[in-house]
Amino acid sequence: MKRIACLFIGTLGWFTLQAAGLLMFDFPGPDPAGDATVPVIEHLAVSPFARVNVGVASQADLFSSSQWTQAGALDPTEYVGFTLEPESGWQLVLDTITWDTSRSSTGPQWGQVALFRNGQSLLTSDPFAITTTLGSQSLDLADFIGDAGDLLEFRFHGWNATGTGNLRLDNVTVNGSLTAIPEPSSLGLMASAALGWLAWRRRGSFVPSLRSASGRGALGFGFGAPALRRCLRQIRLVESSPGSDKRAWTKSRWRV
Ligand SMILES: [Ca+2]
Ligand SMILES: [Ca+2]
Repeated sequence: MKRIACLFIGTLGWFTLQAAGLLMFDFPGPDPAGDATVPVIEHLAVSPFARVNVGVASQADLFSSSQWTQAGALDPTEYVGFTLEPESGWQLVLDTITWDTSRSSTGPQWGQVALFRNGQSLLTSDPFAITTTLGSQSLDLADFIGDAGDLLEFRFHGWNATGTGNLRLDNVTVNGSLTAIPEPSSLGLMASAALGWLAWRRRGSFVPSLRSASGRGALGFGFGAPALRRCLRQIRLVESSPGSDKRAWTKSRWRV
């Protein structure tokens, strides 16, 4: 039975946080605090929702904005939105964004959402009709990646208003994951430690060990979060090894 040494599980693989609902703006309570409420996410800088070239419409529990263009096409200078920026050593993978939207009777009848990275457009949604009843929308973000220092920006546009009425947003949710990226120096240290571990094992020392998920016995450096999760799920404790009593933790043998 082939096995691999599985060292420092928490740091050897890329460590991933917040695999699903990463953050949500729900604009709780009356304004101005409601509009200004920002989700706090560790290792990710999140800006407040901002308005660009549209008006403020105060409404509890929603982010409402007025004075959208009445033209029959999107005006790229009018939008509301927010930015995300991963901290040093972290990477953001974007899965989807979902949001609820509606308008007042004279608000914009059409909307569109766009994603930018460092000012460059990555993708835009199809135009969607906005009605006076709150409805849900979503956009697949195609697993776009933001590295540390990248400014990822979401812009919500509205047009074809029939007056100065409002565009409302709520429950703006980004689904994705934040992943810690080991520094090259850390990888070197971990590689050295793993080689030392294998050398010790070949000399007959008794150590905790894991079999690879594939059973091929390959040393799993840098495996991604899914492989790490599979690895952890498959760990189970088996019976003690007779005579191994040098240290408490060496009394048990680990196998995958
Ligand atoms: Ca509000
Ligand atoms: Ca709300």
